[in-house]
Amino acid sequence: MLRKAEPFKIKMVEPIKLISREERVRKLKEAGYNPFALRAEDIYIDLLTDSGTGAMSDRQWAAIMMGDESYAGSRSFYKLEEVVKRITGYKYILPVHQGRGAEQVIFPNIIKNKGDYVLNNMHFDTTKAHVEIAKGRAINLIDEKAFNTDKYDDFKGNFDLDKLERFIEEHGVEKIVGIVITVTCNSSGGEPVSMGNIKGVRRIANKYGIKVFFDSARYAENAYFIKQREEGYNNKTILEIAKEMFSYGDGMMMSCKKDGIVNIGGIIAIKDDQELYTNCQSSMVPLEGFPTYGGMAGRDMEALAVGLEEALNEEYLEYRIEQVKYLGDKLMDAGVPIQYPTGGHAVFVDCKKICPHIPYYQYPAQAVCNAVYLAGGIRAVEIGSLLLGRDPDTGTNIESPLELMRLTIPRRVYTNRHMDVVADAVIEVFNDRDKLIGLEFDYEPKVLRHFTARLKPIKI
Ligand code: P61
Repeated sequence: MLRKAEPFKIKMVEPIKLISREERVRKLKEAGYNPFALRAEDIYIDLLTDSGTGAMSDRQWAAIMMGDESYAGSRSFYKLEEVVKRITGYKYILPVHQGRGAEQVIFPNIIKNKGDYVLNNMHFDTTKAHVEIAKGRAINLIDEKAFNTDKYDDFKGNFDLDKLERFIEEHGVEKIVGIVITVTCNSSGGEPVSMGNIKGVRRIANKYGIKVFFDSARYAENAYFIKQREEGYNNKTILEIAKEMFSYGDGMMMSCKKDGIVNIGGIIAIKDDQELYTNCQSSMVPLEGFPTYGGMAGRDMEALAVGLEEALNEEYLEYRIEQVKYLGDKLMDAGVPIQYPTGGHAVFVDCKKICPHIPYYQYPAQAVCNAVYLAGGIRAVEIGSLLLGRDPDTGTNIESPLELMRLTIPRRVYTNRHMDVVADAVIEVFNDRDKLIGLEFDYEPKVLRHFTARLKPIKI
């Protein structure tokens, strides 16, 4: 069968270079053994995140020229609003500067009392942070199968519906202000949530009268998985699947830096709750900006309106998901333990299995990330106990159920040849895994510590 290539050709290039190993050793030490502190120019292949790192199309760049920079009532806003309404079926649309902009507007408007609960399959770190800043409590209720990395399951982002209902019964419905469904579930591996599970959440929410929101940063990738894996969806378009999914929610937040394929931007969309909409509208003015730009330039809204359409294209999604799988397969063939099957935006390497000799409080996945930088100039990111931080009540280090190194693939940026180089470096580290050593803090920030922490290898 004829193989499929990337569904685009390259019109503009940005040079990258690999600095020497000695330089990488020095740069990593200067960065306090924290790849976040590395300069991008010292990185060969940057797999830190797929957020805002995608390549825009010629059509998006062309749309940028059409941006209407009017402070109020920008034409570009109405264009974006029309596209988002068409995808979600929701009535009220507010642009924000990025995902956490949406979070800082929404959560204080739904969390009424200290200690109110927000339930999620798995909160991403900024989402959890904003729930907690609003004095709420962020609870993860993902199905345990997500933690069994080597066992295949079609939908490792699913809620455990029994646990969800039990939690509501035990803690009282009056204390639960919302259920957030994160699609795909970033923290479990970019793993999808099935439509059946989404419907199940909706059923429970209806029974108790709780609102449902989507954290829809990667909703198009989730819709693609539903089309591929769930019965009854194979003949539907990605747009039809996305629309059905949103029909089970009351609102959505979106970091458009992912499936909007833009470098900056975000959205809040609310189905029909006028009170919530007007409350969000009022709070976004001092936080984000006037409701028809909300932290985005007119040109950014134009690029986003086009990017949202492009991300729903099935050929693009096929390429995207296949590239992630391509890297995952290479690693698995060499025996590297990964979250299996691969999800939508990254390969998650199971570092608990790679270095069982490093305890969680010495950050095994961070040790692997650092070694991969030294091996190939590749930047990955730790998703484990370093990211998870400390218990806000007791101050103790929380042990993450998974210690993962995320190799996050930007959209339309790297070719599979780049993926080959990444695989080589990771396999080299894997084959030498007994030499890896854990890390301790030189400096530990109080919140979101992984961004600016300084670490050092422990002395043995
Ligand atoms: C990421 F190292 N994700 O995965 P914003 N919801 C979800 C996200 O994945 C998400 C946001 C909300 C990032 C960026 C990132 O510690 C980190 O547009 C499911 O980034 O504000 C972001 O959207 C927030 C990387 C965020 C990090 C925090 O790479």
